[in-house]
Amino acid sequence: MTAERERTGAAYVEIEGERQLLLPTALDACDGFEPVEIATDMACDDSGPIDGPWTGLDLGDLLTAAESPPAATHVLVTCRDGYRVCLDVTDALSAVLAYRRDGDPLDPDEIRVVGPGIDSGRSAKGVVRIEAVALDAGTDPAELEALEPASDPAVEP
Ligand SMILES: Nc1nc2c(c(=O)[nH]1)N[C@H]1C(S)=C(S)[C@@H](COP(=O)(O)O)O[C@H]1N2
Ligand SMILES: [Mo]
Repeated sequence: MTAERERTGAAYVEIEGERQLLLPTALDACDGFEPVEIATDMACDDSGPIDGPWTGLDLGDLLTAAESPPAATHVLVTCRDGYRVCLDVTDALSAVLAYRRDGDPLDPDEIRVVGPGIDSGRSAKGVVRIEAVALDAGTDPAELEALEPASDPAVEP
């Protein structure tokens, strides 16, 4: 499993920018970032409530540290299974990259983006890459999303 995770890049979370960050999925060990605790109010129509509370790293802090484009309008989050969400930058900046749920560590496939503006279906799990983008007015952010997991879990995101 470890070898597979390394091959697929899932042992790290990449935060893209002028100074790309490569965070080990043992996010507790990320020096220089203060853990943040948040509660959420998420529920899925199919599977019911998704409760925290969550402990994570402030996504705005991570994007700033990575020197991501200041004019970004959206933040693309890509997952190990090929799932991809496109968040409004305002929602992304108030979100956290969660590595604990109710105090318990999440494994790399469960590290997820949670925040007050993020609905259950966009709470991306198994995050491998986060990239701020500047979309022009003619681009529909939903077109950049992949809200079905890829059939081949080893696919490169
Ligand atoms: N990578 C990935 N993230 C995902 C999904 C997925 O299929 N793949 N499903 C989404 C949906 S539709 C829901 S409701 C929640 C489910 O979260 P849970 O497994 O904690 O209940 O995860 C979201 N994040
Ligand atoms: Mo869902």
